[in-house]
Amino acid sequence: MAMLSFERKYRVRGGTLIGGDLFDFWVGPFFVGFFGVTTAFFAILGTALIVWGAAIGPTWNVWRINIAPPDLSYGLAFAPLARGGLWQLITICAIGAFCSWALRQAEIARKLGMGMHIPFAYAFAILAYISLEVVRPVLMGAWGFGFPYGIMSHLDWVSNTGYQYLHFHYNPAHMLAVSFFFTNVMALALHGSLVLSAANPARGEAVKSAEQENAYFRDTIGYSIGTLGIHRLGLFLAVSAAFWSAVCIVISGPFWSRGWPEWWGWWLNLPIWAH
Ligand code: UQ1
Repeated sequence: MAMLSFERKYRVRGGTLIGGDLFDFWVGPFFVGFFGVTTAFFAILGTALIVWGAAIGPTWNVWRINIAPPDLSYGLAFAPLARGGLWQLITICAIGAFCSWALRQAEIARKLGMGMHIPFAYAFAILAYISLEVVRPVLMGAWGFGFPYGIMSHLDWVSNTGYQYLHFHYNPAHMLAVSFFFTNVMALALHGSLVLSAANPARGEAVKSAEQENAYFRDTIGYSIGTLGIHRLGLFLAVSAAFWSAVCIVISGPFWSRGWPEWWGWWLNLPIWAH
C-alpha cells in the first residue's frame, strides 16, 4: 500500500482519550488533537515566561540567562514572580507540556492500533524531570532544591549538587544509571551497525536478511538475541537508565545526606572482616 493511501485509510476520527471529535483533525502532516492544543498552550506560555525571566534578568547572553527557583527560605510556598515565582510557573508549564505530549503519543498510538510502548518509554523521561524538580524538592522541604533554568546555571547546579555528596560516582544508584546509559550506547551501536551492514551492502551486492544478522552474532559470540529481542533489550536499557537516574538523585538528600563514599561503610563494617 502506497504511503499516501495508507495515511488516507488511518486518518479517520476516533480513538481519542478525551473530548470526542474536539480537535480530532490534521493540519498538514500534523495530528492536532486535544493534547496537541494543550501541549502548544503550555509550551508557548512556558517559553514566554522564560523570555520574561530573561528580560528582568541581568543579561541577554544565552549562555548566562538564569531563571532560578525561589530562595530556600520560601520553603514550599509560592514566591513572588521575580523571586522564583517565574521558575515555579515555568515548571508547571513544563510538566503540563510533557504530560500533554505523552497523552498525544497515546492518542496517535490508539488511532493506529499500536501498543503504548512509546508513551511508556517517554514517561520515564518525564519521571526523571519530575524527580528533580518536584519529588526531591518536596521531600527536602523547599522548591529552592530544584535546578535552575539556564544553560550554564543548570550545569553549575549539577556540579555543586554532586560535590555536596563529595563524590557522586560512589552513589550506587548513579553507578547503575551510568552502567545502563553506557550499555544502551553499546546496544544501539551494535544494532545500528548490524542493520546498516545488512540493509546497505556494497554496490551490486544483494540486501541481506535477518538470517545473516542472526548468523553474524552466532558466529561471533555464539548467541543472537533476535530482531525483536534487540528492541526489547534497547527499551529496557533506556528506561532503566532514566529510572536509576531518578532514584540516584531522589535518594541524595532525602535518604542520604553525607558523602556517598561514606555509604560504603556498610561493606567495610561487615562482621566477616572483624578479627
Ligand atoms: C542481535 O542478536 C540481533 O538479532 C539478529 C540484532 O537484530 C537486528 C541486533 O541488532 C543485535 C545488536 C544483536 C546482538 C545483541 C546481543 C545482546 C547478543
